[in-house]
Amino acid sequence: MSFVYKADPARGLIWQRAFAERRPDLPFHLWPETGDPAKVRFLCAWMPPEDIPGTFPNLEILFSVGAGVDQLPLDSLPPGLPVVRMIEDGLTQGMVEYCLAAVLALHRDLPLYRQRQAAGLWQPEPVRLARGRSVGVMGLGVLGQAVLAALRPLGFRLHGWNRSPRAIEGVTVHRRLDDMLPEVEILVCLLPLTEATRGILDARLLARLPPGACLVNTGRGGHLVEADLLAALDSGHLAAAVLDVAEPEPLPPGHPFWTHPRIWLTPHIASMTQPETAVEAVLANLERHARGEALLGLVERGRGY
Ligand code: NDP
Ligand code: OXD
Repeated sequence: MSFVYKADPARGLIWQRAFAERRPDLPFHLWPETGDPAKVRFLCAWMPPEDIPGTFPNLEILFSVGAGVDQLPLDSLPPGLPVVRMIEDGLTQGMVEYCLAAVLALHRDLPLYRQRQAAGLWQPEPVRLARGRSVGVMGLGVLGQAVLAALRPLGFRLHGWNRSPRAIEGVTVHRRLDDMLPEVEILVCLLPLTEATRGILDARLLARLPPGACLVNTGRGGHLVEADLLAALDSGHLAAAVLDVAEPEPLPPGHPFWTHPRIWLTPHIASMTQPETAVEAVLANLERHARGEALLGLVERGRGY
């Protein structure tokens, strides 16, 4: 029985060391080295090999190295193969830090002052405090809930929207997205990319936000209709956007987002799976699997996440 890691090789070396320490009984292979393919029971990958049954005929679990699984060909994977997305403390902490930074930057008008600096303008606006500002999160899963929990002590008025009902202390959770949008000055998208959420950040949604609202997209580039964002910014309806994700990635040269004065762009670094904590999470799931218990983060293929 063995484990194969097929993702960023530099971080793979940290996985390899951690496995050697924590599970010396479980041989660990760094792709493209796999040992005897018939012995491979567990694969952790961003993108698995195309022909899984032909490559690893006895695979028992496919772990996604990331929280998102939209990169995986879910429909063409062997039907009975469990797919598990990444839930681990380091990844969550990274997202909390990024979203706090983005929300606070937008709340304190930093994109506006950056523009004024470039224009040589010393021009203050009244200072508003967090208790007078509302933030809404789309997608109240592991990451959305952690971001809300971190924003709460700052005093923001918090809103959330999710597919299934949620009760979160200090957060007004809306069943209908249309009910939340007019209440929200800073909107954070932390949805998975699925058939139901592709293109959800479109003209109709943006128009329902109050004038001067801002957007943070740390979900996936496919959530955003780029032309609709540009139109909303250029009409003045939206004040600014912080975008960590794009479609395609990297964003092509010459794309208007690169130079837009009210778009802050980062190269999909809002968070990253941290090898040390990820290994702990995967090992805990392997123990659950050995005991015949349900795996944490099991993907429901039919819904796409
Ligand atoms: P989870 O699966 O824990 O949470 C997703 C949440 O979205 C769930 O609560 C789910 O609702 C809700 N949801 C799904 N579909 C819909 C829908 N159609 N309408 C309303 N709500 C919906 O995922 P995570 O929180 O771990 O991660 C979220 C996403 O963040 C990832 O899929 C990935 O795209 C992105 N990400 C980005 C990173 C970056 O660096 N930019 C890093 C890591 C993740 P329900 O409770 O009903 O299931
Ligand atoms: C992820 C990501 O899904 O890094 O984990 O985007």
